[in-house]
Amino acid sequence: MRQLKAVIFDVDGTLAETERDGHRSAFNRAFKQGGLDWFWDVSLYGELLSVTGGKERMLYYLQHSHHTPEEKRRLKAQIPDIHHIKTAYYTKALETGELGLRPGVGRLLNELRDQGLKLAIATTTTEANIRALISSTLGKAALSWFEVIAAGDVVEHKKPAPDIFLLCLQKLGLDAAECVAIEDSSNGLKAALAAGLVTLVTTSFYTRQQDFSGAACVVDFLGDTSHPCQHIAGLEVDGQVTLQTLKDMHEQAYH
Ligand code: XBP
Ligand code: MG
Repeated sequence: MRQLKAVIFDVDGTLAETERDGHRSAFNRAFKQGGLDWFWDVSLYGELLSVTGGKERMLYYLQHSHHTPEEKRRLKAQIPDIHHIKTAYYTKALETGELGLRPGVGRLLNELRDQGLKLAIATTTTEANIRALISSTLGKAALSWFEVIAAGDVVEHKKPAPDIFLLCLQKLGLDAAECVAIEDSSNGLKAALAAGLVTLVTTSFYTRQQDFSGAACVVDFLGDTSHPCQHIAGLEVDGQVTLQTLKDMHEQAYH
């Protein structure tokens, strides 16, 4: 059996609850600054999350909007600029410490590092956003904990396509059978499974009701002694996801 050598983390919804009060708020601020009368409330944003990637999400919304064909053409050309403004608002908000890591994330990252596992990131979001999140929560030095950060537009097809995970594996120089993935959404799970990765899901604010068929284990978050996690499906977990949980998951898949 192949040994477990690396753990590949999603970012949004997995490392931190970034969507509702981070990305969504930044989009709305950017729309206002760009002179758009768009506002994505909490529930609408939940629906729009089925489209992964901020620019792709804006394009989808524009295509289904009340704007005239002429306005749609003009606004489509503005999407990259407005998204740029959104990224600036988002990273600024993180710098002020508005968002923390989910319970157990820091604990598990430290345990994996201590035990010699490689850490990597495979995400749809813009790389600047990850740098801002890691720096503001774990400190700038923690950026070097991640051997690979695969993010955003570096692949043609975003999740649920497997491309970002495949790129991450290629950069790690490892086979899918030597890694596990940690995700929070059905789109992320589909992407990881399509890349051949055994996957653990921590459900998040917007993904709680989604279908996680195929996940090796589903919990509400990674958990720690003061915030034990609840087991939802798959491999049993007693209060917190540890390296041993990931090893058991891996072994069960490849026994
Ligand atoms: C995250 C996303 C991202 C963020 C916005 O998905 O879909 O698009 O919402 O980030 P996942 P950008 O957690 O599955 O990777 O605006 O930088 O695209
Ligand atoms: Mg996610």
